[in-house]
Amino acid sequence: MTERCQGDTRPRTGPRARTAIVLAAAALLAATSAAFLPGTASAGTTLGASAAEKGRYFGTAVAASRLSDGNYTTILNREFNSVTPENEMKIDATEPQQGRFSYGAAEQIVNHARSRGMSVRGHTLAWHSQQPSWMESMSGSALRSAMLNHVTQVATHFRGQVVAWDVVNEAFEDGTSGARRNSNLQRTGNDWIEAAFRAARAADPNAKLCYNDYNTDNWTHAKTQAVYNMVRDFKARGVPIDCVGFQSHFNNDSPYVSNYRTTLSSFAALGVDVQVTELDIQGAPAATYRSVVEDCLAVARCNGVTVWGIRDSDSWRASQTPLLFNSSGQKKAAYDAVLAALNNGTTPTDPPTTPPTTPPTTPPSGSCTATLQDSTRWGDRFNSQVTVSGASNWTVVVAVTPPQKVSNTWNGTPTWDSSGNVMTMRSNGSGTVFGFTTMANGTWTRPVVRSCTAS
Ligand code: 9MR
Repeated sequence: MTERCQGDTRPRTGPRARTAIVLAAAALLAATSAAFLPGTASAGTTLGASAAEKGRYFGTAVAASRLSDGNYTTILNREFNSVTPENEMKIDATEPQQGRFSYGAAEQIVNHARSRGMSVRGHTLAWHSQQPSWMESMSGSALRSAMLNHVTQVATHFRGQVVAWDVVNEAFEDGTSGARRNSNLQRTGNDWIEAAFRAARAADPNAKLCYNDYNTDNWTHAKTQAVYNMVRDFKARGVPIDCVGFQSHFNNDSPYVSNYRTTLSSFAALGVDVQVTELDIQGAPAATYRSVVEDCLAVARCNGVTVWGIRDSDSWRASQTPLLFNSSGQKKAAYDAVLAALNNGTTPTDPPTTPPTTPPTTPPSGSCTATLQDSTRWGDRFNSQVTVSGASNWTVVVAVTPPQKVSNTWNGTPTWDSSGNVMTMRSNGSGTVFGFTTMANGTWTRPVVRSCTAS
């Protein structure tokens, strides 16, 4: 079934001016040089923290216009550790007139997310849809240049703030042809996709670069196979692609299928990460939501799941009530199923990595004792768990070794020194165990507990 973006009559979100809140958030970001500011959600009880314990993220699409809705932001801040701007980074939003860029609404979301420890998926740099009118009417080499300039400018602007970009979105035809979609971008030449990826890599070498599409979930479909063949070709020829996004808008015409896991694992076997990028399911059946999450957790290179909105009323398909929260913001059965899947999820089997190079540490003195233990390890990161005894209200200082970075924490409230390498974790009430994920960045030294203080 074909997505009908054109048929969606809800107003698009336009660029907005920065607010005082944004400036405050930016100042907070500037004051801490940490690449990540981990959130404070509790593992086992929220989607983001439970996903983090499995080395994944759980994200949502966010509309800047809804950030003033307290019910919306309460759920966003409590449950999610990744966001994707729903419309604010699209071409019509960021370059409404040629050469005049507009980032206000996108920055509002980026600052909201990053100041709360959530990562940002960028969506999207090159797409046949939601082009500004000046681009819609272009063709040939002029369009190719304009598209590449757009990719370069936007990816450069958000360099270091966006962990993954949907560089190209929805470039393949539906149906059985397996052909590229006939768009103005496609008519500039079949190499437009790889040209976009190369421009994005040059602009932001550290962002993961994804191809993103819908109706690519069923492994047997021609469109899925066509995207697979493109990714395989890109990997063979050294085109810089790191990940593939599966939108996964499931409904009665385009249902979830049991070979979804095969699709995810087959793409991952090409040497790319896979991500579920826009999940919604007509009627929000709990069992189907659970299956999608279990499928992601079963594939080591499936980094995370993003749902396309928070409450049913936030959805582009609101009448299908496809999301995890009802329009009042209450958790639906599908929410419980997703949380259970995240908490029961198996640990993926990644290639073994070098073990930490220092023994476990317990600080010799202090008014309480904090003992750090290794837990799950992946190819690029590892989790640690710290158990505190001797105090119920405690403050524990932990240091990681540069260039390591802590990317997520749970069951405590962290603050950071100016280097971003020393974390001061304070208890959330009476819990005695907290945890965190460390991005190794090539260094596998075990983090060190420096002190434990009763407070
Ligand atoms: O959710 C988005 C909606 O608000 C817009 O009106 C629509 C128009 O393009 O785009 C929606 O998001 C789409 C996403 O960017 C790409 N995949 C399909 C999504 C649903 O249409």
